[in-house]
Amino acid sequence: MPTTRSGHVALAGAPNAGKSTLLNALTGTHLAIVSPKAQTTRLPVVGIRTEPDTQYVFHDLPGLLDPRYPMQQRMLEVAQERLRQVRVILHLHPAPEAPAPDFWEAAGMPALPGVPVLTVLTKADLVRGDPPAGGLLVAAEQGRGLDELLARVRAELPEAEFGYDPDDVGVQPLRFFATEYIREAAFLLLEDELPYALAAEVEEFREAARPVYIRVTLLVERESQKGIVIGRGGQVLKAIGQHARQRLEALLGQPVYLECWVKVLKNWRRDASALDRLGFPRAAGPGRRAHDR
Ligand SMILES: Nc1nc2c(ncn2[C@@H]2O[C@H](COP(=O)(O)OP(=O)(O)O)[C@@H](O)[C@H]2O)c(=O)[nH]1
Ligand SMILES: [Mg+2]
Repeated sequence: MPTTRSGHVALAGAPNAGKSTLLNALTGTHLAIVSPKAQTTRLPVVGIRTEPDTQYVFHDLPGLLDPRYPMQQRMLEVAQERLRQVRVILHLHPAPEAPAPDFWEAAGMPALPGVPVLTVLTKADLVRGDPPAGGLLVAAEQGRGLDELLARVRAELPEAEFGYDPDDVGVQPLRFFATEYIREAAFLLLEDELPYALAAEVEEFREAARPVYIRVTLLVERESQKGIVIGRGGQVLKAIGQHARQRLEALLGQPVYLECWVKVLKNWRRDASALDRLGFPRAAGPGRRAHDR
């Protein structure tokens, strides 16, 4: 038997560095939201790539930033916690803005000795002139540099059996992707700050039904936002639902019936119990607080 390698790999870096695009390119599946707007990934998205001799378990993390309100605080804590659990960290930084800053400072945490941090310079297609040094160059949208990156990561992974079925690409429940794709549509179709104020919650999910039946509530922070999300004659909400449904159907390989409603959950981004309910974990005890800066 040839030896196999496998392990967990973080995709980390500042908002908008291209983490989610890289996750999708490495897994060949649109798992994570991609948007020109920053801070779209709120909770880690896990994607698996299995080759005959290697299984990579990638964790696309929320962007590392100084938190300004409770939801961002929890996003940072989740990212920091996940960084403590992986074997390899990929520090993504846009190549046109090279060099990358110090990773641990950007992550707001003390360095974890023994965990390799590979700097990955993203969006290499945007570089004019000489390619910058100081990291592996990739252009995920063009699929460039991925083989070299994978070879570097593989060399850091321990010899181990595969932890997941080789056919698995995403491991999170379909409910998670339903809410992510709704949010992706919101980033696509709603202006300015509104997508940031939006969350989605699956109320009902019948996977055995044909078509698969999913009912989702879109939550906004204020009454005035509700009308905008619904749109005149319900047109905006309909477009959001359509986008998300198409993504879900592609992921599932099944027709989906997606029903969407809009409700107000007042100021949910600053409300601890709302954040609990929406699946943002609380910090797991002492020593795990965000590093004071
Ligand atoms: N030109 C170019 N743009 C990219 C590339 N990768 C990502 N982007 C763009 O950068 C923006 C942020 O990407 P995203 O993956 O959402 O970044 P994240 O916030 O780090 O997850 C999006 O508009 C992407 O289309 C790339 O390889 N080349
Ligand atoms: Mg992202």
